[in-house]
Amino acid sequence: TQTERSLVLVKPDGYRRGLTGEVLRRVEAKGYTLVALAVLTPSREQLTTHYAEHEGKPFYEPLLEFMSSGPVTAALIEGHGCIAGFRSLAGATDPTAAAPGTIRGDLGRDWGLAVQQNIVHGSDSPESAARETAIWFPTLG
Ligand code: DAT
Ligand code: MG
Repeated sequence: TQTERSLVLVKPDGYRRGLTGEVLRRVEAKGYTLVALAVLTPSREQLTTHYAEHEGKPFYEPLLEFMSSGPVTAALIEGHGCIAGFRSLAGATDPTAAAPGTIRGDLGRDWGLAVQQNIVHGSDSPESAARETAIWFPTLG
């Protein structure tokens, strides 16, 4: 298989809870390489581009509001199969359903809010990874 890159975000809930190190620890323990790291509060423009596929869904506005509520850690990671591999580390979107052993399963829960605050984002395809890299690391995209 070819080496590939995935765009990972530690979302504002994960950042606020001090889980950036724990997420990056799991990425490195898995054997993936950190290519780039940044801490930033996302702009509305970054978020509307990043989440374009979800526009119009009931959780879309709450999602944008949550994602702009504070800093995130953006990480570009690299390794064979790291796109599917990171999503496997992250676990299911719903932290209640996410399996123990995964980031969302071990560290996430339902907070009774309109949007899943599920600690991390990971690209879902090589196309998404390229598109998202340009959003979060414009000099590398
Ligand atoms: P993932 O982050 O697992 O790729 P996604 O791309 O389908 O999931 O959705 C993006 C984010 O939107 C997700 O991390 C949390 C939120 N979300 C998705 N589906 C939701 C739902 N049914 N209710 C509330 N929030 C949701
Ligand atoms: Mg997604």
